[in-house]
Amino acid sequence: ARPRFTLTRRLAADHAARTLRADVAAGLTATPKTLPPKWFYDARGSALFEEITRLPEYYPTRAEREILQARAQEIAALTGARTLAELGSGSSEKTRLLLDALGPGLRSYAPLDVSDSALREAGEALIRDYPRLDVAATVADFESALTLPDTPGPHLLAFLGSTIGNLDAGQRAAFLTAVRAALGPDDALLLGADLVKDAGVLRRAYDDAQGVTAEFNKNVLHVLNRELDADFDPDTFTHRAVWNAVEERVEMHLRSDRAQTVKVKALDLAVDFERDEDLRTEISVKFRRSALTDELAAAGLTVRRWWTDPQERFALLLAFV
Ligand code: AVJ
Repeated sequence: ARPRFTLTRRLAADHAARTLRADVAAGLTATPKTLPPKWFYDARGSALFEEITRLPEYYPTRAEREILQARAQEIAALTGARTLAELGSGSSEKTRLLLDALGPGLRSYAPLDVSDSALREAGEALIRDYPRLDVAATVADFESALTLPDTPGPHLLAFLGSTIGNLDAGQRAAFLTAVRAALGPDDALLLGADLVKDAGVLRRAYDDAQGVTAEFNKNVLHVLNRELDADFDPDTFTHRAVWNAVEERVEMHLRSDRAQTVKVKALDLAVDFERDEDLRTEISVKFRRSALTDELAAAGLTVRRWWTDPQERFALLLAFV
């Protein structure tokens, strides 16, 4: 029988290694020091993120699932999608609500994620549970591989979980422009966006009592140690979640508890940290309806539906060209 699950690396095998090296060389020599969040997600990081989504403090996953549960039928009716493409699909757990609602008209599911392990696990489970669905997975990051698969339309492009919050304003504009260029006249974008809310609620969502988010944050140091032969001692860094009220975003930082020099051998780089110096590992932008609608409009996308959970913590929007 024809294989129903395929996994493609869109980019050359050494692309990930090269971009990791370039990102780390640039980020650790910048002021302030930064690292892009996509490097959290090795197998352990992906598993820790799944654990985060079940924490009592981390409301976004549950809030978005509530909206999807309430609206999946409406989304199916409004889009009539025959192909569902998903950027940053992770475990594809919430995707099942869409797959169920789209029903037998849906021919193929095209998840794209940086995590090979997450795509494999999700893809294998999905072909077991959806015997008539083709799953064509791509290992890539959503910024460098934004094309729709060459499968029957209309296409529904889902970008859930407020992963768009990892992008700053300039990156969002470029990303939304690329989305606009990828969509045909009958295609649609389904976007999940976390909303501005009480600072304490936000901070606790990124600094949970069990310390899972702290482990997740420090996991990027383990990734650098393994992939780039670095010698970070994760025990000498403290996880911090900061609400940046000016930019309206949560930032995750790793603060060096002491002055120290870290070697990144594969880059022949020595990185000096002052005591209490922060390394910023993630931004998680929180959105407001009018500003986000304007950002989409500036990229040529019209918001047709805007749904929130009853507590208005999270929004799901459907946009067309
Ligand atoms: C997967 C980027 C949406 O920003 O909330 C969770 C990642 N970081 N806890 C987010 C994350 C810390 C998450 N996104």
